[in-house]
Amino acid sequence: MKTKGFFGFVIAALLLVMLSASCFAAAELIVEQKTSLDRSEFTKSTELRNPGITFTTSGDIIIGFTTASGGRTGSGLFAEKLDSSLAKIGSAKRLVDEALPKGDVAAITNPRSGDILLVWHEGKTAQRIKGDLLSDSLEVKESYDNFLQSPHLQVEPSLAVSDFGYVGIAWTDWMQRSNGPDSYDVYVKAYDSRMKIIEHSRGTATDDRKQTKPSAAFLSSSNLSVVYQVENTPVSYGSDIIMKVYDVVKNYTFEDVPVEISLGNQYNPKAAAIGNNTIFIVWEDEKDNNYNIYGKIMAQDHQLSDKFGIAVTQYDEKMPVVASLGDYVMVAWIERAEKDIIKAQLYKRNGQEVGSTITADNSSTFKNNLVATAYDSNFLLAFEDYNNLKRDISLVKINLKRDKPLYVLEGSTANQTIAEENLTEKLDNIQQQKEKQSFFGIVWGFLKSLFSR
Ligand SMILES: [Ca+2]
Ligand SMILES: [Ca+2]
Repeated sequence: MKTKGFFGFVIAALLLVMLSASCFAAAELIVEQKTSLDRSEFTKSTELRNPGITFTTSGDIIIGFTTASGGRTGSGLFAEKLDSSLAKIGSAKRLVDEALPKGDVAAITNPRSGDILLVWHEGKTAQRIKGDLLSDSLEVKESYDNFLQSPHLQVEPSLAVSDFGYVGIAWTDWMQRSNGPDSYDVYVKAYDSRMKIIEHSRGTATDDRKQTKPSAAFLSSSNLSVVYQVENTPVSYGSDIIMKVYDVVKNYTFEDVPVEISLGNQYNPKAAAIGNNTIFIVWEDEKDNNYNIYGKIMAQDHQLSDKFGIAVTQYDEKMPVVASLGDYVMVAWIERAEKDIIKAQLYKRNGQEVGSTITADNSSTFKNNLVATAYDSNFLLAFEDYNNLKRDISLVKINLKRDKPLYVLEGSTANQTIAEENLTEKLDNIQQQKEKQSFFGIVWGFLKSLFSR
């Protein structure tokens, strides 16, 4: 009996060790599903391009994309709905059908209304950024023709949405063309949760240098950040990465944040909000004679962390994307080695690397136009996936296996699950929101706006 009891104790102790080991296991990324968009609605020679993706408030996926037939310029713009296992729901919805080139599709879901905003650029000589506001069943609720009211070339739209449902859009515009043929500039505009323009919220980066590739993210409910690349003239430090921050409610522009100003070319920045007024920034850097991916974190006071290497090998690493779940952040990129490989790395919100780099897609096709989004415990990547025979769009769903349990926060948008370390922040936001919506909040806001004029 004594021996039996002893063995029982040993087994119980072992179980305890195993249990605690699983409790303290590090978080990790697990590739769950891969698929290519269903081509049955299109001709064999139709090319699928320019993916823009977002999760709905119920965890389904909306993807916008363009089509081109057999290399001709004729193209359409479509939106499709997929469930969380990447299975198609219903048929592809044709939003635009004109013989004009289209590109730069971007999508966001407004957490307040549940509506999806899809934007793209359209046109041949005078390119415009246009948009559609869609319900989560892809009904068009409103269309924005000449969305941004500028008569000049507009490309590269980037969207961001805050907890309060404020929407920020940044884009590249040739408005100041009198400054020279290469004088592209970055513009921003902001809307409230009902898509009404917030007055006087149009910030710019409009000198005679070439500013392009904007990426927008909300630091807080009303502070919008836009990171972009600047090509210096004369060429001294090559291309650099700069960030601007706007308070879209108070119409205030903070001082520029020089994200990376160093020798050589820094390109293609992307930003993601990681809560607590903090932004995770990534870019590709050419200064080491090949392309590498680096990152920095910008904190509330606009202070930057030290630069950290994300993908630094002898191969060219390009087109970084970053998506945040608040507690964890995923950076993904295309490694152009003997073939194109999509890789991903997990980070904590403080920039600490978690685990090692994973391979998200290793198929032997060319890959381009990588985009990323995140929701709940999932990251999603979409990209153009092509060879000589076809040009598809493929999706990879990557699950985050957390080391800590999630909480369901009732009363929040769609009762979403939330990580422990984000609880306080989320509750504060909900409290602020309630105060804002109260009668006195409205009166107080009105009085404040009178005095600030
Ligand atoms: Ca530089
Ligand atoms: Ca490299």
